[in-house]
Amino acid sequence: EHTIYLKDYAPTPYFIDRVELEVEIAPEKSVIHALLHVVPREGTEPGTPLVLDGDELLLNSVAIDGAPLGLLAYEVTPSSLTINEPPLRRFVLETTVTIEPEKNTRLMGFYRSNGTWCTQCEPEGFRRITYYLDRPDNLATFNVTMIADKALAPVLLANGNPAGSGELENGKHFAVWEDPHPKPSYLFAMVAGDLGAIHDSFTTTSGKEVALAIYCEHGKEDRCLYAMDALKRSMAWDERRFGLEYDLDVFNIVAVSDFNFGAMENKGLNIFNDRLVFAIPETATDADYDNVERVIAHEYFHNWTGDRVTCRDWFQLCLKEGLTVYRDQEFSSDERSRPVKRIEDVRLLRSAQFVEDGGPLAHPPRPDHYREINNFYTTTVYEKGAEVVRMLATMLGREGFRKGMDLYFERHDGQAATIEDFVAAFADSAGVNLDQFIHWYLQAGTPQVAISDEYDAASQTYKLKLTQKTDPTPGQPDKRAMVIPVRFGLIGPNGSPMGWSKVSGGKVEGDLIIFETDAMELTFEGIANRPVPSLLREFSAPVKLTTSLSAEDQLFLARHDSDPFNRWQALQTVATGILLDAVRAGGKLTDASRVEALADALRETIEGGSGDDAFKALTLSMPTEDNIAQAIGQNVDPLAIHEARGALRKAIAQRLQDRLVLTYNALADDSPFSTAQAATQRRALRNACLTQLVASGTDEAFALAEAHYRGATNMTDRMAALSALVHANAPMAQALLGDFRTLYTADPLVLDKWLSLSAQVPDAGTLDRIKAILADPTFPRNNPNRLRSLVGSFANANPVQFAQPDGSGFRFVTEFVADVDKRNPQVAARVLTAFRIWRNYEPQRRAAAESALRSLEESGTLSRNTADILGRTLA
Ligand code: HT7
Ligand code: ZN
Repeated sequence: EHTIYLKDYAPTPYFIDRVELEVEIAPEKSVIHALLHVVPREGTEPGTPLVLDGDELLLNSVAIDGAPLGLLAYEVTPSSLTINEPPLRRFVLETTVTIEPEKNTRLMGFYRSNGTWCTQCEPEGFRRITYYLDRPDNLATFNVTMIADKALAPVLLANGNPAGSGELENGKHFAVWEDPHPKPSYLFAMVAGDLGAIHDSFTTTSGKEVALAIYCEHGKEDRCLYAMDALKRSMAWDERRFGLEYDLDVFNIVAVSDFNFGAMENKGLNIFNDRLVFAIPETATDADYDNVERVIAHEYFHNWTGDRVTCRDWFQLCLKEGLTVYRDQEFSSDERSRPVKRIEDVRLLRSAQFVEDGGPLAHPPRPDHYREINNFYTTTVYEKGAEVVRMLATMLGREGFRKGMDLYFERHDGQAATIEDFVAAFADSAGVNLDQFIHWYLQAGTPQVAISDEYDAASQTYKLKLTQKTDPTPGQPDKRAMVIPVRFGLIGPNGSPMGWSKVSGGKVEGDLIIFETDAMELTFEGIANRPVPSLLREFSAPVKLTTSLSAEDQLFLARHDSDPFNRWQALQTVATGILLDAVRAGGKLTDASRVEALADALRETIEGGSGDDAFKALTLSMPTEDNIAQAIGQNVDPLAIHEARGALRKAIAQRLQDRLVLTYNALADDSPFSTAQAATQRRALRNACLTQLVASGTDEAFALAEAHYRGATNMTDRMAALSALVHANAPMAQALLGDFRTLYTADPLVLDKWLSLSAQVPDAGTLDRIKAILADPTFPRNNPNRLRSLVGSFANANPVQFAQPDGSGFRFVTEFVADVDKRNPQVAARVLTAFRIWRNYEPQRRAAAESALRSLEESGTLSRNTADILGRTLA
């Protein structure tokens, strides 16, 4: 089927610079009347047709400059409207179409969620509202008049600033919105409905007062207060850190309950999945609060990186997404604990992006072809894209990076730009050559870096030998060397940093090695004792690092490294080594003394002073089953991994029991709930101790967790206890899940927590329980959050049950995908990506997965989204 290539990019022969829409919203059918101000581009030949995109539109009329077009003057297909011979001068194309938002189950374009009409246009949804040049390089100003029944939709919102409103006949009313900033159609938005709101304001550095509002379902207004606080902090941060101010009179956010993604950065009117807006202690965990803050910031930051400077074409998606993720990561790091944020981000990168990059769906942050752009909103574009920006910032320093950003905005404000434009701004502002660096955007796969060392006491020299290699990925058999910034330090025997008199053999700038060849050997002179190297501090590049360090050296780093990331990493590395041996031994621990040494180091970390409570909590969480599977690579047996991990956690819990109980008790806190850093970190460590204790599998630990669950006064504590018991498959887990279900029947977002946990029970009965939930006629079959919580969690977070050797888990998921695909292809395609690891399983599971995938292939017509993922997964 049709593939789109970056090399084929060409500007359109005509462009649209002004759009006037009149939208009559009514149940069943809405009518869109559009005036498009069209201009032929210089050089366009007479008679060149104007081709507009359209999808599921019913065309009622078409005219040019007020004169209706005869039937032969235009052509309509299911995906386009072509004006055969438009005038070769500026003209106004007028169309009227009818659409049916109530029937729009794809949640792309104009649809109805819970009674509220709303839009989602990125990437290609605007063509489902009206005929248009629906591509990001066409920038136009928009004026929108919305008309609706006042009782059904008292709130009428669109992009930009309010420009009039009033009453009409028959109980109707209207509102006019004018957006002065030229924008591509994917940033268009409209909302109409009966909504509650909270209001606030923000004064920018230059004194402009901005009216802020968050709209939501009536009765949930109090749940939006934290999001509002996060919004104001985001606005202030972007001014402080990047000198970027907001540029409209109003900024509106709307929370809706049916949404395919997290949120959307429409100019001046961000639309959110309500799970990323609502946060009160009774229903949201601390992790939920963090996510609300992060995504509110992310969408707000898009106002400059995405809206003011947008993408020329969808291949450049990471221009706005990678950069904006980097910006939201920095915001969270500045607002909270930087090391903890870095560890969390790297954990996500490894468990999602590295897996994608090592499998059939691997692609560069800037792909050069696609069949379905919706399938490229990936962790590679987002998270690896952010890592690439982070490496630029690492190499240029904070000031150098800021200069590059300033130049980028100076050059491209109001434009649709490319990755090359972005990188050129940094090369030019810093006067450096980034020709090799840009390959991070163009090459897929995770570089494997190996570093070994050698100390020579006689000459007091120390050598570091580095090699890099990237495995082939689909369509890219041969890889080139990347520019890898390796932040490092040498640590002397007493634990303090060591300097050197001279270094030769490669580029070393301060504490940064710039490793840009296949191999390199650095020689440090003036080294009086054998140092232990701390490598890739702060995880300064998205690579897989292996070193020649012994477990002893790693434990030394865990105690002495000044870099918190590497202290955490050292403990993870030791744990991974133990786990790999245990998997090889069929799930049993083989080296008791190494386990004891690890447990003792963990004890010191928890007892010792360095690192906050959230950092300590992170050190207690062992590598995930997915992490271990990745380290094994081929012939993976998820059950052996599950058992090995369980055995290690149990051994650690037994050895640390006294310490865990002491810390758990010492951190009890009966002061009122607070989102202040100290309070959330305290909960994190206390709950990590509890989770670790539950891993011991003793009745006392189970009873302690049950009491913790029952006595909890907030969702963080309640979920922590329940989740620990569920994952340990404790005897009372099912009863407590039932209790949780009845406690929160009325709250859909808490129902999601129940669905997700129920799907993660590591027990053979889980699949039947999930089937029963899905078969319940009251289950909301079309809501993406519910579906992802149940089936997404099963496929991605229950590795043993998903990968049952008899194939039952695989078949359940592929049958689900075939069914959902008929209504919402985006949700179906995303769930299907859980199979990206299928070739890594041992032979029996591999065959079972392939057979499920083949049946899906034969099951009938699949959407382009699902067919694309399936085709690449099986290729
Ligand atoms: N830029 C937004 C992407 C998005 C999206 C993509 C596909 C389908 C639905 C969608 N909703 C939002 C989200 C962001 O990165 O901010
Ligand atoms: Zn984004």
